[in-house]
Amino acid sequence: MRLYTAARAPNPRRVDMFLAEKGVRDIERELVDLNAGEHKQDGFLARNPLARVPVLELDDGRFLAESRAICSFLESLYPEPNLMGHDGEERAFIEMADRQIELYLFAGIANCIRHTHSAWRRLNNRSSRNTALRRGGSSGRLRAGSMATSPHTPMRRVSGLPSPTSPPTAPSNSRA
Ligand SMILES: N[C@@H](CCC(=O)N[C@@H](CS)C(=O)NCC(=O)O)C(=O)O
Repeated sequence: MRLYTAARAPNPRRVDMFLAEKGVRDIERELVDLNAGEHKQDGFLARNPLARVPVLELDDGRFLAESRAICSFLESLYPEPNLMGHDGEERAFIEMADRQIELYLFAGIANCIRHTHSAWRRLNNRSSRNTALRRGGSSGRLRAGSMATSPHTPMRRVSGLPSPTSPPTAPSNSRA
């Protein structure tokens, strides 16, 4: 396995902290220089078309992105000490805390820094990630496992559901 990571970046740090708690020290690491835009070059985009670290390269050659997913995978390889819950109930409460912190705290701080700090202006303006998404990833095509939607993924109607643009219909027991 090889972990693509970056110095000082908070998401890779989540994985580093997880590994430290587990006492796992023998995973090979490759530093990606975000300031130099290495994550937006074809070599890295082939590993994660979303141009984000961390990414874990598995022994079978697949690439696993998303810090939470990487931690779940590592938990399955190194179950002790248990960090993700012993049973379904414990796992659910840990996942709740994880999502609340990520969605309602961390994402806000990250977006604030990304859109106000001058160092990010240069990185945000680099278009190679969008280019990669438009052409379906530098390795060819985005796979279902690599992302759910992107600005370039058209939304598809699910048959049987009302169109989002049609006016709401009154419930059948309503007198209106
Ligand atoms: N949801 C992803 C977020 C990954 C992420 O945003 N990583 C940052 C570093 S902390 C990154 O690669 N940023 C590069 C960029 O946005 O251009 C995860 O949990 O791994």
